[in-house]
Amino acid sequence: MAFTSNLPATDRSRDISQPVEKLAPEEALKVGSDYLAGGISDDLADEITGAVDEGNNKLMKFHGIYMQDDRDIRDERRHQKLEPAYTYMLRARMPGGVCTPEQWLKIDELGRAYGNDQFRLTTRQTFQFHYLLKDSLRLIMEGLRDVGVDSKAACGDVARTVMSGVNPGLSKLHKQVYEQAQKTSDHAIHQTSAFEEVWFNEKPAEPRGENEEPFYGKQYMPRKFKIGFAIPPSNDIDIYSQDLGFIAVSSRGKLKGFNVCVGGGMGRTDRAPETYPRLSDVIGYIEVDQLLDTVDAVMAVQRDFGARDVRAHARFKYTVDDKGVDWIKAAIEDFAGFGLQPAKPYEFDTNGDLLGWVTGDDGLEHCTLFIENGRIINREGLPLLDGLRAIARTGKCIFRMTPNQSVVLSDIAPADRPEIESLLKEYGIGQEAISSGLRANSMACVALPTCHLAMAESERYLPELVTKIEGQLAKYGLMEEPITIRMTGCPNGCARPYIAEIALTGRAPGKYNLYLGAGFHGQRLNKMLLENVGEDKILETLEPTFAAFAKDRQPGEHYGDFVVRTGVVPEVKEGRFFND
Ligand code: SRM
Ligand code: SF4
Repeated sequence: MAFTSNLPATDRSRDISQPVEKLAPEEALKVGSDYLAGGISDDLADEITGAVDEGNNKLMKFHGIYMQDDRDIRDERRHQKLEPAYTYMLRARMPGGVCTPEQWLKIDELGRAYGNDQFRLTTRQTFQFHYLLKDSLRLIMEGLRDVGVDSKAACGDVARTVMSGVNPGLSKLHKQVYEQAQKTSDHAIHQTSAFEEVWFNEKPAEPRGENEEPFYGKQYMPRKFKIGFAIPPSNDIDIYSQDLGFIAVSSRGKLKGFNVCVGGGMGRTDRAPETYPRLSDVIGYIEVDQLLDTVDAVMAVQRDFGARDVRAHARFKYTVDDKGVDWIKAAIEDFAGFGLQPAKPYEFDTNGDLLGWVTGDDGLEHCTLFIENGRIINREGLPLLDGLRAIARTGKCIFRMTPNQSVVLSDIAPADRPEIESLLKEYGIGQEAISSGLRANSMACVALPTCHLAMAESERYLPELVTKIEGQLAKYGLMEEPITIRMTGCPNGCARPYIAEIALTGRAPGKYNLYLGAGFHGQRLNKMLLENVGEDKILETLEPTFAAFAKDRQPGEHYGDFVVRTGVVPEVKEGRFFND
């Protein structure tokens, strides 16, 4: 299909030509923000309120910060006629989830000082602080800067933290791919000097002008844009959920290029069938040296053709469906100035983490720990915060945050392994925490009490529900069986629920939609079975599926495939979600 663009492919500084009044209000906000500075500094200086105004709150997302309020005490505060208990979430940018022990110690220190003695690992391989007060934000930014970490591009309408297959022990390609992910992150990040001005009071030498954002212009992307790199056979980063995904292709241990996937995304809204999760399409293959041009080209297509009038339609997945995959591919090739080659064969076998120790080809040791739902905190019997700090203090491993909210202690010299093992034992961290294959493959988003979009519990409830489901699995001899289960407090999909074999998305307190039947390695979306149901109904529905699975499964068959094959989930087509 011919690509017809009214834009010169080389003009990357152009602003979108439509008048901003016709666009979503966020577009005018971005244009009028002086490249994201807005009035954030004034709001930070205002001591009368713990809040910032709505526009500045939206702009602060581009700086990695969200204003929140503690929902557990929202009603009580309202009754007392007090303003909500405003706090802030700050998310850092950590391409590929790689964190040195020095950085870990700083994160630990800041979490103890300002973040309620905790921090949270996320589904995109980075960490967040919650419960921050407005007057601590600059201190945190400074603390992070001391160890070379920032929160640019962790949120907002830009290319977000770039993900990369996590475990160096699993593939010779890991280091090579990670380097490309890091390069991509540095390349795609926005440039504005507003970040340094707002947080470090560093005035730019020149007033911000037309060249401040050579790629993004004043309007940045229409919406968030997510990029990830997968290293087969592990699909730990859930490649098909990324706006732009790269699947590593190699020959004799050397990275040759990438299959390119476009148009993935999870978010949907209940009762809005025009919103839906979508798995990306593999559109071709590129050589390694074509990577950054391809990133530019794909992002330029979305920048210039993504919807800017209706925000709920602004993700790349909708542009891909509106224009058609062939048109999108031709547009990418036109911007890039080269054609994509046919995709190369590849195979995935899981989207989970391989827990426990592995030895890499280079003889280094790597240990993946299961961190239930990513919360790093001291709990009775499991002092995770203290234990991981003790390990970081040895300086003898790198911390790598996994796409499943866990952590790999990596690059450990064989002689240092006993010391790390003994610390894990001393603090009770490790495999003992994992009671079943279901728990090992479970993931829940943050939800209550900090997420203002949550309609139901998630992180605080999934562990308890898993224990109840384990009661059923034990009955049918399925405790060891790896089954993916993911829960979110709303349909936005932050734990990528629509590619879990069992998924629950929150509708109201104690009420969830139940989905079954996704592919074990994230290759097929699941299907909604029940809407707005409580725990009893969920357990009652699941039990017979486990009984049948134990009895009638084929050799090696995964639970998700079984429920589709046997008709528990009728009409699930390969790679498509068509519930609504
Ligand atoms: Fe998310 C919004 C938490 C990964 C789709 N997400 C939010 C906000 C910021 C709520 C808000 O807008 O006020 C949540 C903050 C809660 C809190 O208190 O911390 C939030 N999202 C998270 C995290 C922390 C979940 C977790 O438990 O780990 C993840 C942080 C990742 C990171 O480090 O960057 C997180 N969010 C995701 C993912 C998974 C992924 O990217 O691999 C998705 C689905 C993929 C996708 O984008 O399609 C995701 N989050 C959303 C959406 C729906 C977007 C859409 O296209 O409709 C929203 C709502 C929005 O943007 O308007 C959202
Ligand atoms: Fe919040 Fe919904 Fe994301 Fe969970 S899925 S963190 S409830 S936005």
